[in-house]
Amino acid sequence: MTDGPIAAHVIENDHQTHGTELREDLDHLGNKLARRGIDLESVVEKVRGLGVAIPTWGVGVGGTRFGLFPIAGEPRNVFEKIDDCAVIHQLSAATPTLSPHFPWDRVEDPTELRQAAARWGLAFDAVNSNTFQDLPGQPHSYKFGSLSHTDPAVRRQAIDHNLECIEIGTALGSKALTVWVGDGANFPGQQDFTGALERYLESTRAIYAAIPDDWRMLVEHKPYEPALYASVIADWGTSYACATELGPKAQCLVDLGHHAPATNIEMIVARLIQFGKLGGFHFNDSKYGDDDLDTGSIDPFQIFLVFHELVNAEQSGAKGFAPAFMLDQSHNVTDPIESLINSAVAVTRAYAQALLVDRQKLAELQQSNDALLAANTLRAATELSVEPILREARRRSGGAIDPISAYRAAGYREAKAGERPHSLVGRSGIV
Ligand code: AFD
Ligand code: MN
Ligand code: MN
Repeated sequence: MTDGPIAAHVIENDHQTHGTELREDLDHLGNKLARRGIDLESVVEKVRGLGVAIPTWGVGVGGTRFGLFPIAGEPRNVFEKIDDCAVIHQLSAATPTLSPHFPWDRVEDPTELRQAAARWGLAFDAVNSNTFQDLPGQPHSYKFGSLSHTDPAVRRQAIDHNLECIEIGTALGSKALTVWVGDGANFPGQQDFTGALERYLESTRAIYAAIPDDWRMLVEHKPYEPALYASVIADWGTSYACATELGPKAQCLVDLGHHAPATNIEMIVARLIQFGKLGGFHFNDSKYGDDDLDTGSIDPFQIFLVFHELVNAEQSGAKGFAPAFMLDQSHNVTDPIESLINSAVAVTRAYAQALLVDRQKLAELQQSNDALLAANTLRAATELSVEPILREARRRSGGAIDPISAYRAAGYREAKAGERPHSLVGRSGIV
């Protein structure tokens, strides 16, 4: 049983309530998969091995530029955020790590953070630096950029912040630094494209030099916002070029919301894998832009297609392939804990479906240019419900078979509403 803030009897009840039905469903699915030559047991165990990091800022209610609607019982500081992350892992059994954001999560002694997480069996994934807003007491403003700023003093400040993040991350046991900058321009002519990227590269080289040998530096691109005409690291091409310039410890991070509409994201994933530069993901879903909606809530087929490429890489033993997975979402109308549980489950669902693809048959159909049957073969993996596999994986790891019902039955948020008065912090706004 995973340790966590939810009482053990809530999970025992869940197992008792749903256990018999789950065994029946598993038998049924096991037979169906056996007919396709797939061993259910090995899929369950693979799903159990998948972990996705929770962003500490994701457990607070997000909001949009138009407003923010706080809920009672939101976490008021990073320690309470860690407790909420522990609930997500305890029930989903799929989120054993946290991804912190500095300076939002800054505390005097980072070992306290490490201990608070370890108390619940949680560890730290990539640390995120923040040079996209001005923070109290900061000498130089990022209004006109950070790592690519025209003023060397601003660039130095942004570099130093990233160096500090590496230091904090080392104390936390993290092994990666994710760098996303909002640098760019709002008007044609405002910025010299080449000069800005040269300055960005010069700054990131200084950061890269401090990346420990067993770490990775993840470069995250985003086409627009906050810069609304041109972003310095706008697309995967620029991120790939920069990661290549920097060296083998630098890789690209793909946030599913950071692409122009209609972009073929799964093909970008395949390309980055092919050249050993896929470093990690920020999972979310979107309809129009960087909407940061719950993973799999709008287009579940999209995340399946991404995982199909990931399983291809896993099974072919692609070089340098060890992507970091994180959820990067903003929750405006739901309880963030529920959204993050659902989203973690959505990630495991996509993985389980991708494991069911008949890759040998697909390769033969591709070779013989049978477009229709190739498409049908790939899609077939999504036409069978993998829910029993996901439920069994959670049950075996001590999580809940029906995590949302268990969460509601536990009355966690209601209890926190009493314990956490005046909880108006922990927000990120629209990013
Ligand atoms: C941004 C990016 C990036 C950043 C986050 C901050 O997705 O991951 O750290 O939002 O909330 O849009
Ligand atoms: Mn992101
Ligand atoms: Mn984003």
